[in-house]
Amino acid sequence: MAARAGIVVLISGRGSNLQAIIDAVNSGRLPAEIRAVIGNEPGAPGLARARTAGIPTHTIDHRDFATREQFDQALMRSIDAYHPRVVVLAGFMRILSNAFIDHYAGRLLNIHPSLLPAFPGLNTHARALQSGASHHGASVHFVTHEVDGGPVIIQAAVPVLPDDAPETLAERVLMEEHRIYPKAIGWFLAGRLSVENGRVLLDGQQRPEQGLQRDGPEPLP
Ligand code: NHR
Ligand code: GAR
Repeated sequence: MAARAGIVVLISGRGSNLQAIIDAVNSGRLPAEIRAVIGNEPGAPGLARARTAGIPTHTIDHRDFATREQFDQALMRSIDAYHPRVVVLAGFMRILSNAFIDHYAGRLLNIHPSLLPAFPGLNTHARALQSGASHHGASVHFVTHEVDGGPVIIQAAVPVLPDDAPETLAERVLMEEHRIYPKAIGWFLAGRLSVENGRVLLDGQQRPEQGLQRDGPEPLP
């Protein structure tokens, strides 16, 4: 039997998106194998989640390196030992150098907590509230040199409610993140995604809900 497609997940913190991916693999919804979880923050709670799931973990602390490039080289060496088909950023908080991006070109995914191109970068929930936007959400995208600027694979929107604080809005967005990230990884591993003129196609088609209308909740079974 052929080996299942390998995933390496990079995290910095809580790891709830990692958990959603672990759960999708364990339930059979995502036919893949998480070969390793690598964190840059010692003691990140997500590393404990991985160990509980029996997944090898590594910590590569960026503070131990003189330059970003040296940190990224160490990260690449660690990742490549597992020969993953895809590398997944799940709440990974360090900007990656061009050498790293080029090394994993076309097989590096990120989930970002906004409806890109709105609010790239950090503190997205507070910025969305501040802007008065009626909706906010999350985007899964291919990672390119431009931070949070790569081709978008899937988005999910949630309403902004009148009494929202950044924390309550973040929680509503996070529920959607957990739904769309395993789905996008599955599409990628099934070979269903392509990129044409900076746009992502699923099964060779532009998705009708891409653009203004975003991916809504799953239909009821
Ligand atoms: N690297 C590249 N080249 N391109 C992208 O699209 C990337 C990336 C690295 C990470 C995730 C991204 C997000 O989803 C991501 C996308 C961290 C920062 C940041 O400013 C920005 C965007 C993202 C992740 N990090 C600070 C830095 O100096 C450190 C912040 C901290 O440690 O808390 O690297 O939001
Ligand atoms: C998620 O909301 C993710 O989209 C975001 O951080 C959270 C991580 O949660 N990512 C970024 O902000 C990347 N800069 P998790 O650790 O529980 O998955």
